[in-house]
Amino acid sequence: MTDDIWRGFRHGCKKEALCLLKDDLGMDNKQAEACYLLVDKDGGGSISFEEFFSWFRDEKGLECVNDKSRCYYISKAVDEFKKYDKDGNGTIDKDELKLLLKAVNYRHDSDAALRALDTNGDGKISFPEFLAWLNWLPN
Ligand SMILES: [Ca+2]
Ligand SMILES: [Ca+2]
Repeated sequence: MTDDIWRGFRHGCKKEALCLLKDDLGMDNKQAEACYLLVDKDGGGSISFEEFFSWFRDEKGLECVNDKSRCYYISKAVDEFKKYDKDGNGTIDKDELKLLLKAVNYRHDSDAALRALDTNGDGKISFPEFLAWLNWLPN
């Protein structure tokens, strides 16, 4: 990892972050997208240089997309997540969650499900929260 990789990276620019992951780290679209969703922990759709950098330094992040079997599951999870994130804003809100629950034949209270999945309590489900729920979160 060299400083060159970070040149031109501006706060919150998703397109640039994805390009950087693909061009400089040789990831495919799906991997880059999974990375982005993992780094963007609160699902706000923007990540800072610091968030990005600390995630890479931690190395777990890279391991999880480099490992082929994990990568497969994470790609699947990205597909699922995007399927239910109807408005494409990077989080699954309560209405979107209802669709998901319906699809998996969950018949209980959607409020309770939201509370269970929404571990940081912001009322939305981010991709890492979704992964944790699937029990696919790399650790
Ligand atoms: Ca959404
Ligand atoms: Ca949340």
